[in-house]
Amino acid sequence: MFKELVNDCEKVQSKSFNMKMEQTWRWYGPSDPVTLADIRQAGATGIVTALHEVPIGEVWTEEAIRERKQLIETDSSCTPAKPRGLSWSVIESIPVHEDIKQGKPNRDKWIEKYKESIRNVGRVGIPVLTYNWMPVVDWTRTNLAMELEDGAKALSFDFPEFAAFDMFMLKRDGAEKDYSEEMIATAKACFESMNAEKRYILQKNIIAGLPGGQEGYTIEEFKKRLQEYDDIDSNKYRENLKYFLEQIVPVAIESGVRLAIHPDDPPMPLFGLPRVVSTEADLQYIINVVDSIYNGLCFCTGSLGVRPDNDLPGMIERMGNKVNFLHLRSTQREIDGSFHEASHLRGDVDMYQVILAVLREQKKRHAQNRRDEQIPMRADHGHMILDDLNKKTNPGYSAIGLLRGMAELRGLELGIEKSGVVYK
Ligand code: DNO
Repeated sequence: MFKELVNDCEKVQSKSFNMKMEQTWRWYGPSDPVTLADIRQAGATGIVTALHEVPIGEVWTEEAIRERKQLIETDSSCTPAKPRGLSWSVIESIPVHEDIKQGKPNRDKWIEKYKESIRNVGRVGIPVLTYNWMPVVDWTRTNLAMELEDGAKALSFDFPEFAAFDMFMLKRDGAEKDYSEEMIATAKACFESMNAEKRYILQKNIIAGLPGGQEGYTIEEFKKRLQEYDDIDSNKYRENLKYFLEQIVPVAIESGVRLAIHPDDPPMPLFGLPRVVSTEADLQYIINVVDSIYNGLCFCTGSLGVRPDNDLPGMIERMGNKVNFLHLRSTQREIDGSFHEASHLRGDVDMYQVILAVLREQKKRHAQNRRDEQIPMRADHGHMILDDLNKKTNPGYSAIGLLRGMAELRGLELGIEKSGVVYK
């Protein structure tokens, strides 16, 4: 199975399995307040980044990718230049043009460009490419600095605030149909309690675009974007994804680039838009469109974990061979559909069982002599803590909070590995 990924050269299988996940860190490029040197000190060896400056849909040229790779991997400030000890392991993301998602008549033109980008990524030798299939908005939160008991700040999604925005600020036609009577009343009270500044911040958080996401919109632009989906239900939207995958996976295979689709965040329909990457059944559908390890998943425990019906360790057991990238974080759910981002080892995600399942998957890959036996992971979305609170940071990506998350995760991983439970 998947002979494409079996090592070409004879590899002597080591008797003992000692395989850690590859520790990576998302870097937003040269303007990120967290530097490559900081990331190195945090202990990561892999960089996850994108050419954020390329407009959505346009080709990533081989030259631009190569140049960024050189910047990441080589410190040219000294003579002779020396390796930084980092490699560009994952692209996150090459966003998919809306015309492709909507299945517009000109989608093939954009798909050709996407294919060209994949080929260029392959030529430069970056092994994993993340993308998502969320319509109009990428990840969505209502509050970027929810204060926790201990004074740390976290990202959160408050359902009544979201519903208040949808029904009373955006005034989306028919929005009320998507909420219960009780939620409509709560959202109304919530809307009435907000002053103009609070409303402005809420709007900005929801539609002005979070880092690494799609473009930001004004209310008017946003409404127009939503209308484009009036005739696209989830079946149609899923078919459009299938069409896209059938076109690009063969190119990914040829180019040696493993695709990793990121789940919907949060994993439920928003603004009446279709969402088709939220559940185990959704992911199973996707990986079966073209059965290849190159058509894989970015397994984001924080996104998927918002749904209590997503059994994360079980999903890794069942679909682990298609997991090309891991986002590890946890969320804490509330009864009304709200959630906030918990610290990495608390909240609703059972991180012990998740990492155990990942290490078991890596052990399997090792036995199969797969070249991608070490799965890249990154600690996703830290809290703002300590000095983070006094700095301008990318929401969810402040250095100290992420470092705390990563340190906890690698400690847990080491403990699991040393306990021997992976072999049982
Ligand atoms: C947020 C991220 C997302 C993710 C994209 C992948 O922190 O997880 O923006 O990068 O959805 O395409």
